[in-house]
Amino acid sequence: MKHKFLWIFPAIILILSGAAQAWAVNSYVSDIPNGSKFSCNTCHVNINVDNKRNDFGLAFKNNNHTWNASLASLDSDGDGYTNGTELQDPNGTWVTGQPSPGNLSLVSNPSDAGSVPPAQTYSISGTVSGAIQAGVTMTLTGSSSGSTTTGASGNYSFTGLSNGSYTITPSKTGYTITPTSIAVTISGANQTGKNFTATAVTYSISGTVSGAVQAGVTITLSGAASRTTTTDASGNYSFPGLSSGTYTVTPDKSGNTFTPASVQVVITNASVSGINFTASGAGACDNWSDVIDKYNDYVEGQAVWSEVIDCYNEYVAVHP
Ligand SMILES: [Ca+2]
Repeated sequence: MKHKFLWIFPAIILILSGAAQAWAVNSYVSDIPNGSKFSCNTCHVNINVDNKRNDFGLAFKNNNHTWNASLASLDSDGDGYTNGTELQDPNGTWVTGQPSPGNLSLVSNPSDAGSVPPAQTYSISGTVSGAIQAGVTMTLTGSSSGSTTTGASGNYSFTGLSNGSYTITPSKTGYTITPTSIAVTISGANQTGKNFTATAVTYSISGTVSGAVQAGVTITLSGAASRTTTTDASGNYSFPGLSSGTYTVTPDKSGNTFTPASVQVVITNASVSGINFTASGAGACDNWSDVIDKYNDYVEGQAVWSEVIDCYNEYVAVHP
């Protein structure tokens, strides 16, 4: 009976002693910024085994169990990050009772050299506006590389980037985008508003009419766009401002035939020149209306009187 009592008594003392230790430790957890994350292991090697303090625990005890700038500035575990940095209170300004500082997910253990703050990453974002928004290829080069395409509203972003120097370069076939690139430096913050403006690249179809007439020939464009223009004094014409596509160019001037009669032109991201025609008055004056047209040309200064006579003679030859 007596032996049994002697065995139980120290056991009760041990249990009470352990409980007393736990209470003491818990009271200090709330005196350390974000102390709840690693709880007692912030200060103790393994609270489940004994009450032995780790390097940070010793520093905390030596600082009179007080969190302040002095304790925050130490790197107790020697991992290169100060206690303040690891506990998200780099300057040690937090005091007991205040809300936890910083971001709990970034808290690392100031007593464990194997526990360091996660690498911070940032983003670069912006918008492409103007002639096109969606589907613009955005290329990232510099401290890291990648590419993405703009969304429906022209927005783009590169995420997960470390501090460093980057260049954003947009590209889209058929468009000129300004600026051609933007240099971006990330230094501890996201970079927004890296914006670009797109304008559509346009092309031209041009050529010359030679032969019986040069000036005043009506040139009709049809197909992907419809327009008309008139040849200048040298027979030159041009349709600027065209997108890629398939067009047909047709010359016309009364009293004349043209070779070829029309030309199909396909624009594929480049201007097309040399779409030329040859005018021939011969054989064109076989109707009375042709003779009238030629006379009108003379009145308008686009033909000389001998041409009117020639045209009339051709008509007579066909209708003797
Ligand atoms: Ca540290």
